[in-house]
Amino acid sequence: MKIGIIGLPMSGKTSLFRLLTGAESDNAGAVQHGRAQLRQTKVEDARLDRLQRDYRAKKITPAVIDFLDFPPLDASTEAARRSSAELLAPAREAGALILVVRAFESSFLPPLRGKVDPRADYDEIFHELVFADLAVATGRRERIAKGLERKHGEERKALEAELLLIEKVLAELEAGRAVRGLRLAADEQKLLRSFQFLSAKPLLVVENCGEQRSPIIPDSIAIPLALELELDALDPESRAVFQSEYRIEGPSRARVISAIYERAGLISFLTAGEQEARAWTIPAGTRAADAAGAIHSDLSRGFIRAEVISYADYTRDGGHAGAREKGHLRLEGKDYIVQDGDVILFRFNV
Ligand SMILES: Nc1nc2c(ncn2[C@@H]2O[C@H](COP(=O)(O)OP(=O)(O)O)[C@@H](O)[C@H]2O)c(=O)[nH]1
Ligand SMILES: [Mg+2]
Repeated sequence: MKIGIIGLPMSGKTSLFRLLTGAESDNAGAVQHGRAQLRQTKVEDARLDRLQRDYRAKKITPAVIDFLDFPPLDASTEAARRSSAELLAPAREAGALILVVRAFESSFLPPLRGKVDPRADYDEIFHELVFADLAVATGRRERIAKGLERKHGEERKALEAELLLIEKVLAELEAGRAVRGLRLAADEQKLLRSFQFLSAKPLLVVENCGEQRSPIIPDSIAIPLALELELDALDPESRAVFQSEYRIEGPSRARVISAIYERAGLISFLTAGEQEARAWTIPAGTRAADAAGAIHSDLSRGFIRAEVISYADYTRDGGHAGAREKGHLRLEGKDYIVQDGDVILFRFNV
């Protein structure tokens, strides 16, 4: 999955990108992705260490997340807004967005509007996303209208359904609200995904506070990014001293990643064998047969059953053999809804 990091100039986007990906400098190891920088990070998962030990697996293969660091957005003029909307194009492929807002004071970096105002920064970018989506939805409505002039039968029906959805989306956007909040039927949701509306994506707000404190914007995470980056660069001993002196909660990488998983409705299931102990990221609510398909389409096609132990049972019973003895190894069919931390062996036949 890709996560786009967006925000106003000098809010701390690149600082967060570096903290999350461990990049030493602005572009070390990052690749150009449109006009954004892309870098991959491993999702640390202590459960995999345990599985590797028990199964004597050769390696651990963690889940990975791609982070995209965007150039600054600007909403000062109409032309700037248009180019900001273009800059955001690669964000359309992202599975979720992180919006960084400045909440730190600094005499060296004068704030954009004369004072530090995370709420105003949030509102500005929020409207940027709504603006970009309005452009997409309006364009689509025009094309549908043209299509309706000459299409008949099933094709016409599909266009009419799409038009109905686009009208709902436009009403929401014109009222200044995110597409995310729309209550839609399952088939509408599926259609909606094809438009990749920015304001439909899960959004996590990170307040870049100068020092550790609680966030101002509800449901956001406050991180003293500059301090945490300094912390990251220290050796373990100095780190402990520095951390208590500045009362930094950090490291925030795990906190941010788990918040993204939660907002994007993602979970991980685990597999283990001699070759590797591995985490697989899937949407919550995924059926066992589809989860198997995340590994290989053969596993889904030839699905026989899933042998499942919850990670909690796994540790409580002292591993696979213990769980089996206690009757905690379950045989599940293809409609079983996979849970976070399920340790699974898929039986299949092709
Ligand atoms: N004083 C202070 N400076 C910070 C803090 N966070 C970031 N900066 C500085 O603000 C500038 C912009 O940060 P950067 O992460 O590059 O922001 P971007 O433009 O959003 O990518 C850099 O010079 C950072 O060192 C902070 O918490 N306190
Ligand atoms: Mg930057």
